[in-house]
Amino acid sequence: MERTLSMIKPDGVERSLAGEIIRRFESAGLRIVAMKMMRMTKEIACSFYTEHQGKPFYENLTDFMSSGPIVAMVLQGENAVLRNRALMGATDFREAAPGTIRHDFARDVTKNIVHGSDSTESAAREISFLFSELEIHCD
Ligand code: DAT
Ligand code: MG
Repeated sequence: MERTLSMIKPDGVERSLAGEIIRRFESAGLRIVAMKMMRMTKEIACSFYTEHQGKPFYENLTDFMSSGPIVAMVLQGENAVLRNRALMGATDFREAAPGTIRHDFARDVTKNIVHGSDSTESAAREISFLFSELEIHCD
């Protein structure tokens, strides 16, 4: 069964949207097989988003991601990567379809409420970056 990494970003936690976002995942049939609240250091955020190093938004993004606690989750289900991306909506909230998390809640391109892995390869890297095998609970 496919797995993907989801994070409720610091703005989502700060705005008390965790419950609503988790409800959407569960309602869509994505199972939570790991979950924890944590705060990334700047260094951890830079390493997590290393693919974006050098881009104009990298500093702002990694400052933001280390600015407060996040909720990290491993979601499991058929096509979990793509289904999570569909629930999230486009990176830019202005292009996100109505009913998606980013359309409904984001008001800023960087502070866009949620993260989701963009491929099964990214998912494998990101899950092992944030979780140990002992923290992942298979059905
Ligand atoms: P996604 O989070 O949809 O996978 P991404 O991997 O391209 O998007 O970028 C990571 C994050 O960086 C994204 O969630 C918000 C921020 N970001 C991306 N493009 C941006 C831009 N043009 N301006 C400001 N922030 C941006
Ligand atoms: Mg991405």
